[in-house]
Amino acid sequence: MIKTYLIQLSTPQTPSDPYDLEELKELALQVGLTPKDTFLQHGSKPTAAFGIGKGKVAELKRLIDANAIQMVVFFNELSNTQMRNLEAEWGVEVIDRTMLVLELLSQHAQSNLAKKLVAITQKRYLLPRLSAITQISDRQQGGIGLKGPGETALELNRRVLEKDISKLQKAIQKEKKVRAQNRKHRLKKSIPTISIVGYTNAGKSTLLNHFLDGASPEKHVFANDQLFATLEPKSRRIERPHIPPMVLSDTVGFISKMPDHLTQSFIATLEEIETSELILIVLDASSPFLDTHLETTHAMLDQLNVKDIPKLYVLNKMDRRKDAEDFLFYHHPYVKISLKTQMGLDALETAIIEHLFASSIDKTYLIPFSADHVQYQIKESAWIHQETQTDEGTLLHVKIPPSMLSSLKHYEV
Ligand SMILES: Nc1nc2c(ncn2[C@@H]2O[C@H](COP(=O)(O)OP(=O)(O)OP(=O)(O)O)[C@@H](O)[C@H]2O)c(=O)[nH]1
Ligand SMILES: [Mg+2]
Repeated sequence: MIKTYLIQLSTPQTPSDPYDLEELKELALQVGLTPKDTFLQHGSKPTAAFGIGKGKVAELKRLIDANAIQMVVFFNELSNTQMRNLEAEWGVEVIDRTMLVLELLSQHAQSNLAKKLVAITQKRYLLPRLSAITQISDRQQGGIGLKGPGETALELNRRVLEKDISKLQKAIQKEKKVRAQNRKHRLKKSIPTISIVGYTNAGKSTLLNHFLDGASPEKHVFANDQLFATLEPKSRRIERPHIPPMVLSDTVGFISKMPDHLTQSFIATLEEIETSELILIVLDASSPFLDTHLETTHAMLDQLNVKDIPKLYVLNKMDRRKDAEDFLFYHHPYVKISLKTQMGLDALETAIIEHLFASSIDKTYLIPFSADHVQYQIKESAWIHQETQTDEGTLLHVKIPPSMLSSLKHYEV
């Protein structure tokens, strides 16, 4: 048990949100710390020496000693000097939220790509803070271990870090190329992709798994009640009756006030959203911080080139909302669902299909039995409303993309 204090400095420039410290607590718990108390400090601006004022530093020193606190986590990003000074004053390890997030990410990183992304972000973040960290690890010999990817002081040298970063960068570039290839391949085969995006823990991966119902279990993705369960986009081919196959893409969740270093690393994994036909914005409708979640998601999407892609809001976890019936949402279009009780899932599926075929046209075709390949062609791209066998062939009532119209004219009824 690592007894920890959480501190936030609120200034007119960076005002605090009631949510900030609560989420910080959640992050701390998940990393394995034991938050004992939170402190919200107001000031006109951070002081160069400590971030917070000298008086507060002294007051906290007494509390830290009296309660045998072992670590302090700052919501605000700390400079090298601030971190060093605070540690000297308090005699405990001091880290900031970015380091905490990075630690959590490194605990969760499973795949190669995710591991590399976390490693490079950690190293980039450490580089300007190097002198403080070397000093601390010299003094504490290991400390509690949140100060970086676990290198010894010897390895924590600038040249090594810089070399590591450039090596990682090359490896990430290589993986990105493979992803881009796969995407191109899909686009060429014109399989539409639907991206699932949203705040962390909203239920994105659970949604993807719902659409995989009936598929072999190894196709399912990891979903769990924790922040940053998913660290790498996962795409799955989905087969539904009456429509062509589509690809559903699960993505990394966002958090509010995402550290810049992280945004830069993870935005790279979100590029596939830019080539999707539809974006599902999944929200935890039961969260008291729904507005913050929504704002964060919009801000993240603003950094991608997705302005012209249609979006559908998916209000999940409706089972937990008391006002589920009258609850109105101010962005359109939206669907209310609960992946837990299965409420609204058929409506969601219909909404998705209607979106995908929004520009398609209702037609009826009679395909003679001798033209099997044409029937196959239609089923590869159309939404089949009705299919009847007649003496002359198969009668199909469909919604068909405009691009197919001319080649099928001959079979129109
Ligand atoms: N009560 C309730 N819980 C849900 C619902 N949908 C998902 N959950 C739970 O919410 C938790 C998070 O689900 P995930 O699918 O992992 O969420 P995510 O959006 O992929 O999260 P990250 O990958 O961490 O960004 C899991 O414990 C789910 O079981 C729902 O409709 N109601
Ligand atoms: Mg997930």
